[in-house]
Amino acid sequence: MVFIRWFLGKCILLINALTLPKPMLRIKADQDKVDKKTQFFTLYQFEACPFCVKVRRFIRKNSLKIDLKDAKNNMANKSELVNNGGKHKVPCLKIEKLNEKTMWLYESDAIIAFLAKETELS
Ligand SMILES: N[C@@H](CCC(=O)N[C@@H](CS)C(=O)NCC(=O)O)C(=O)O
Repeated sequence: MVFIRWFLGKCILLINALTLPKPMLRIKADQDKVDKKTQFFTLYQFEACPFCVKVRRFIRKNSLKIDLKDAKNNMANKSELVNNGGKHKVPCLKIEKLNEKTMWLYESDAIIAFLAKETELS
């Protein structure tokens, strides 16, 4: 079972590496605006988790700058996630905003929907 999980994880990483989406290009002023919106976002994730790969691909495709934290091997990151987010489940987006309570958003689809809305430039 451990081997099958390890093998599937490697397959996911290989397929991901071979099919990486091309990052979108924005004019500098727009990229600066987007960077400002994401500057206090952090994604807690596992390298080979398919749901995390899905979110990381969205981040890459949309040229978002978001810190990634490994919550599998790094015990400090894992504790931060469990103690503040409430569960050891990834992906989880930590959302810090000025003068607002920090939010911990679980579920890959919810994270992608949130990031799409948050970084939309009108
Ligand atoms: N429906 C969730 C599924 C997330 C999920 O199952 N994540 C797994 C890793 S792939 C997890 O965190 N498992 C907990 C653990 O391994 O401790 C999503 O789309 O984000």
